[in-house]
Parts: sequence; structure tokens; C-alpha cells
Amino acid sequence: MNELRFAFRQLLRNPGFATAVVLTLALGLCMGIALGAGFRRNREAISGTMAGDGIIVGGVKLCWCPPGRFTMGSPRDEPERRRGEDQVEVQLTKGFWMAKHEATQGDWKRIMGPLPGPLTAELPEGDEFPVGNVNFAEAEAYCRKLTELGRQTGELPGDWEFRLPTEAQWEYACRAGTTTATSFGDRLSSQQANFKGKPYNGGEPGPSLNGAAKVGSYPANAWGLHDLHGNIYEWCRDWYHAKLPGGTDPDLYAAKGTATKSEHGVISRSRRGGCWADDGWPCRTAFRLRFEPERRYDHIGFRVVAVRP
Ligand SMILES: [Ca+2]
Repeated sequence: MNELRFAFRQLLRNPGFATAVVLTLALGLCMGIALGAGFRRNREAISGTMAGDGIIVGGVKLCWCPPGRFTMGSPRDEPERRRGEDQVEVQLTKGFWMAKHEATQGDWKRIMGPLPGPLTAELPEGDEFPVGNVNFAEAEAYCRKLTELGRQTGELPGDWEFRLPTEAQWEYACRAGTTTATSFGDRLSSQQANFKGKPYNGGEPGPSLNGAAKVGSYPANAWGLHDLHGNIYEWCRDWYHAKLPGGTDPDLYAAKGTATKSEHGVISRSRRGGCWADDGWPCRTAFRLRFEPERRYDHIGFRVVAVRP
């Protein structure tokens, strides 16, 4: 109390000291604003201006992916490329927000309640770990619930909604302007992504965790998105077609009739990004796999996008 009285007396007697106090308070305020500016809680216009702009909707951090054109798929000379990656030109006429992280167990519990499927030795419990063992319908239910939540809080305008990304949106966001095999260049080190075993194309070896990592443990790409390469596979909304869809705003969500059948005669949704149980090469940007929508696996999760349909 004596110190307080002393400080107050100094303030009255010493204009220089008062100025210093005011300047310190102002600096603190500016720093607080600057620190908070990375991710604003969205209350106004939802569209971003620059790639990687951040907002938070329903407690989920999102990064802006601006409209643009890109080449989807891999060039013929890309090491370890697979069939089904032949390049197509894509134009995305609308910008969208993509979740900075894979959907986490903490997000799921907060938005949906109990986890959709069991935890495993590779998928341990923890709010910052990705949610896995989630089938396609459950991932879509999460998107609907998050849409409701965003509208209730006023953070998501009525004409926007959460969805799973199309393959084109996923790859565009993963590339973040790059044309290389990964968003970190033509190699992938296990210090850059959570995968097991051999790094891709001569990348530096790093630790193999043999299981999920907390989201955001590895570096972000140029648009601020983490773990598109590795950690947990991510559901996309398209029905899997052997040939990549090109053109303007390709979306194969409803293209069930033309979906490519597996050797067992079933059709699937697409998934992207590789996972902790893969080598480095399936974590390439253009790598794609199929998975039947009603099935679940611990190494398959998802991340959301917010779009204006
Ligand atoms: Ca991932």
C-alpha cells in the first residue's frame, strides 16, 4: 500500500515519471492488440483479404485461402507418384476458410460430445490430439453442428457453412502457392511432418512417433496450415474418382453415379495427406486414397472448411 501511495505521489510531482507510466500503458495496449490480431474473433465481414489471414469461429482457428487457379496433381517426373495423379487445371472462384489444424478431440468433445470411435495405442487421448476413428457421416455431422454454433454466436454469416473440403480445396490449401511435391519443397523430412520410416526423396531423417502427434507440432505451410502432410489422414467430401476433377470449382460430393469402383465393386470418398503409419512419400501434396464412407480407422480424421456455397 505504501508503494502505491509512493507511486501516486511520484506521478503527481514528476511529469516525466507520469509520461513514462502513460507510455508504458499505451505500449502494453498496442502489444495486446498486435498479439490478438493474428486471430480475431469474427464479428463482421467473413471474407479474408490475404492468404493466411486468421479468424476464429466456434472456437476453431481458420486460415483464409483466397480464390485462385492452380495445377492439381503431380507432374510425370515427380518421384513416387502414383496413378490417379495426372494433372488438371483448376480454378477456384471463391475464397474459403480452412481449419488451421486437423479437428481435435477437444473440438469434438466441445461441439459434439463423446468421441465418435475408440482411442488406440497410436491415437492416445488428449484434447490437442486429432480426432480419429470417425466415419464420413460423423465428420459431416460435426460440420453441421459447427455451422449451427457459428451462426448462434454470430461469428458465421447465414450464407456460410462448414463442410469437409473438396479434393481441389484440400490440395489448393496444401500447396499454398507451391508447385513442388510438398508445401515444403521437393523433399519431406520427418522433422517437417509426422510420418513413419523413410523421409521422402532424400529429406532429412527425424523421429518416428509411431502414433498421432498433438496438432500443430510440426511447421505450418505458407498459409498457416499445419499437418496437411502426415499426422492423420483427412476426409474430403468428393466421391473418389480415379481421374482428378479439373475445371471451375470442381466438387464431386454428389457424383455418386460416376464414382470409381474398387476391385471389390464398392465406391468410396477421398482422403488426403498421409499419416503417422506411412512413409514420407504418401504424404506428398498430390497423393490420394479412397475409403468407404461408412468405415472408420484410427489414422483417418478430418479438417473443416468454411465456404459460401
Ligand atoms: Ca493430416
